[in-house]
Amino acid sequence: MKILSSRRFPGPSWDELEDVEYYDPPLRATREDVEALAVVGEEVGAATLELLPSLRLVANYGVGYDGIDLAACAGRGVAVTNTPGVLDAATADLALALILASRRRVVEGDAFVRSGKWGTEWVSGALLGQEVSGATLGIVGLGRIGTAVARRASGFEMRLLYWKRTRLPVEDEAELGVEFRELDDLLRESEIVTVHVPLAESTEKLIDARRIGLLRPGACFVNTSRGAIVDEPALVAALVAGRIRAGLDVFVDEPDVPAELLGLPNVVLTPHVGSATAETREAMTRVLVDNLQAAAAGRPLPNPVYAS
Ligand code: 8YV
Repeated sequence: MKILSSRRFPGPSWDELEDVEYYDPPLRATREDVEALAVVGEEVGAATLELLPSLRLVANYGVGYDGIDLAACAGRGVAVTNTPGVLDAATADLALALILASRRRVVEGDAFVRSGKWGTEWVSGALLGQEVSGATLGIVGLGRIGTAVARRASGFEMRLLYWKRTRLPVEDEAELGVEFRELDDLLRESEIVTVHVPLAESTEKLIDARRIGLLRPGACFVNTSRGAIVDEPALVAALVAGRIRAGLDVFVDEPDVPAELLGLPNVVLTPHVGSATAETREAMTRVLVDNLQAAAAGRPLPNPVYAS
């Protein structure tokens, strides 16, 4: 099976594939021979599919597949797979890192030490932060990653609220120690909000300007999912006004970050690194390769995704 890949993926399992050719997206010329496409974040729509008449599989490196037009793929009988599960821990860890960094002003503290401004033996007003332990955390989306965040946050004795399209059975809520809230109520009640929903038509700007307005003054907003889930200009305005704090790993138009954010002390910025540990990235390659090998052998795909 001829595989066209936008890059070499990390880890030894990638070398198990026999017939890989690399390309520089976007694809411009017709390739009659290509049966599988391996991508990471690249857009795959009707125009790309048109150039690949023999395509059977689009294998996405990542759990989120919002760049792939699932309906166009389905219309041509092209399967789509992703790499769920293996990146839950790393992404949840980063959400906690952003919560801690933002509430405890870690990045500002680092800059303070480096600047040589640490003039007295103890720091008072300027770098006082907000508690993480015991705070109320609102988790928007309680799938695999949201659940991994809840388990970590209970170690900080946080009060855990969640919103999900379909509420969990009460026994699962009790086991995880989470309380359901409607989304607006969660935003009003939480001191920290962390977002873990996939980007789809139904979740684009889920956190719109009105909902950003519901956040408590001083609340901390963390996003490690997709930038487009939030009304980014409204979020930027709330940060510029100093009304809230944030930890942001994702943006609407990556790698462009709204310029207003760059000088703000109340936002911690990371470059979409939720899954970026050596171990997790290798594990993602393993899952990607498993799906490509299954397609090559005509076996059922381990991680198919479908249009909802
Ligand atoms: C990145 C992610 O896509 O899995 C996802 O949906 O956002 C990340 O894992 C991937 O790591 C490539 O940057």
